[in-house]
Amino acid sequence: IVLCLQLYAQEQNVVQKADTKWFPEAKLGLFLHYGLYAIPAGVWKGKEYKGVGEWIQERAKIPISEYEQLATQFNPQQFDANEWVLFAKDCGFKYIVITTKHHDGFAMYKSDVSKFNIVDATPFKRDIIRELADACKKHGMKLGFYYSQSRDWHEADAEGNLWDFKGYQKNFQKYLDEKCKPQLQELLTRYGDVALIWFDGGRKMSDNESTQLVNWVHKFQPNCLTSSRIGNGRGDYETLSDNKLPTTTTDQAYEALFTHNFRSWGYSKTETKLRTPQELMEVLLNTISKGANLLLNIGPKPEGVFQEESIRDFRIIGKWINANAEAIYGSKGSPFPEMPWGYITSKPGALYLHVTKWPEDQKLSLPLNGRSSSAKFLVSGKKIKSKIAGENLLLSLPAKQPDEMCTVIKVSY
Ligand code: H79
Repeated sequence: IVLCLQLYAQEQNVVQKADTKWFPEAKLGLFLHYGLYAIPAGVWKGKEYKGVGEWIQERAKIPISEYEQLATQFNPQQFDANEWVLFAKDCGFKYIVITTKHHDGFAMYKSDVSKFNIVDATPFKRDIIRELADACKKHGMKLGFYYSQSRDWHEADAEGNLWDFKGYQKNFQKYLDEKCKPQLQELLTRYGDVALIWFDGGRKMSDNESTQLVNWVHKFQPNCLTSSRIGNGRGDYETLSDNKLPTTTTDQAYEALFTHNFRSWGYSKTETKLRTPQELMEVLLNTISKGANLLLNIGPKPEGVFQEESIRDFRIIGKWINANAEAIYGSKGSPFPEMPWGYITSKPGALYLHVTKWPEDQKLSLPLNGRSSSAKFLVSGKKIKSKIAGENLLLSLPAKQPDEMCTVIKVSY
């Protein structure tokens, strides 16, 4: 019966959906953009290409033969999968999404489909995805794979690269059949459970192409989520535009993505300005107060380590996240419009007030319809004086904010 239903679904162009339950509860994912582009890091032949470092091949119109030479220099001797995963875990991330193949077409794992991969083309010869998958399994971390499904500057038939293949008549389905689908199959059959496939933008795909790929993923792993950038309203969860906050609140699986340095996803020497821990906090709280997840990005360095500043700043917010975990994981968004003093998350019978701007008058009011309730500081458990004033619950706060980054008040009703 199951087989018949599956065949029927494929016939009808119906997309088989995955079970998304874990995803909206996870709240925080670590995005890792790692690839050959970490070596030039935004600088090619002495010229700076500011912004997206992982786009250097396209922006400098580097011929494939020249770009391939980067592989001979790729040797991240300091890479340690356990260290990466434990860092993510310490900082409160519940899933990791890593680039298995970005737009440059280079596979960060051992692929039998294309020799342009980390094992066959670099002196490093190790399968980073294998090592990460093993470490994630060991430490109870979910692992998802970014895979650029349409842009692949290494292939004539894929989207992009009009400098090597000028005037060439592309056969996109040939690329799908000969590289994209076989590589997805490798990723979905050789590395254990895959939490999600993070499809990215590029070619405007046909409905048939999107459906084909989503069903292809679910054929190997029915519970592997797919991101909405596959197009045509397909995909198991909605991922927003790069570096954009959610504008609406939803209970649906929904994800915002931000990079630490504002503009580049891959490691970049030109993008030195970083979001401060306070700014990262605002992005996180704003996102989860809308019910969405935050996928926060680091571009590891060519040697196989994260930038020191990212380690420092992520540890700062991670410490806060761990102390306030109850207000984050498994929470839903705010039932109210935006508040001047900060953000709200909710659980059944409780509201969590994330106060980032301590009210000068030490008063905080909440439109609770006169419902009786009690308030306390989440971390210390200390009670907060409150009274009902008409429709509102009125809290009297102490003069000094207990946690200057953000203080969480739990209101139970
Ligand atoms: O992987 C990261 C980006 O490389 C990828 N998505 C995130 C997660 C991405 N793919 N496409 N885009 C982002 C948007 C494309 C922007 C472009 Fe441009 C504007 C392409 C050409 C003009 C930026 C500016 C890149 C080159 C110039």
